[in-house]
Amino acid sequence: MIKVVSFKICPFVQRVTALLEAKNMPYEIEYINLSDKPAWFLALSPTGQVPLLMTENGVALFESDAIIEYIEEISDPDAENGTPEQRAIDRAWSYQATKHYLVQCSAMQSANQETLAERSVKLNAAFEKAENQLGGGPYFHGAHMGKVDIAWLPILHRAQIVEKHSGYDFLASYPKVKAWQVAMSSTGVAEQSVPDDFEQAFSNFYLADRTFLGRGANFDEGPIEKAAAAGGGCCC
Ligand SMILES: N[C@@H](CCC(=O)N[C@@H](CS)C(=O)NCC(=O)O)C(=O)O
Repeated sequence: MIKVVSFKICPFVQRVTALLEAKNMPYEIEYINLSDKPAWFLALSPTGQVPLLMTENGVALFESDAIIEYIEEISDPDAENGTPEQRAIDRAWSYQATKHYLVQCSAMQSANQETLAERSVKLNAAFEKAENQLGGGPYFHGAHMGKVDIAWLPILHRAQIVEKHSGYDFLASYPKVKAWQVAMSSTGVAEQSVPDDFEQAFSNFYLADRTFLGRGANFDEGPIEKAAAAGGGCCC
């Protein structure tokens, strides 16, 4: 069986597990501690990053883009999946999501309102592009959930948890993206793609008292020293 080496709150891993869940493909998962990477993992992973996927032939694959393409190929080797142009366009729209995973991670870690605004500029531009591209929904290409939807899933899922815990809605100005988030959520794939304690682990990291969102996105709070609060990195 395929095995995914994971870190619980990594968005790149979630893209991979969401695709496996959406395709009903069985897989094992092993979580590692990224601040104390096991020797076996470092021996297998050229980058030292998760996700790492072990194929049924025992080959270690790295880089989520490559892993996604591998899963697409083995799950449906004969699928045409549209024209070469359509596939290129899908990859480009997927890239619009994945290049913003770390941007969202950084925005969520903002210590104060000003930092959140600064760090949200690029994220908002990405939401704006998606808003202009989305049609009548419910998914990116209409009736069926596809690879572009899966690429955006980690961002939409995280925005949903942030809103639930803090009241702050990253998508407030983007009604079509908001409707897309609701449609994606109703599939259940987001919950299936993360461990049971994901929301807790995510909140402990991003919605702790050191972050503006963790303190309930209180726009009336006084100045908070940036240095005393959150850094700008990702989950790891
Ligand atoms: N380009 C990589 C990015 C993966 C990535 O940034 N993974 C993070 C966790 S979210 C990681 O493993 N960080 C540990 C490290 O860089 O040492 C991919 O798409 O797979």
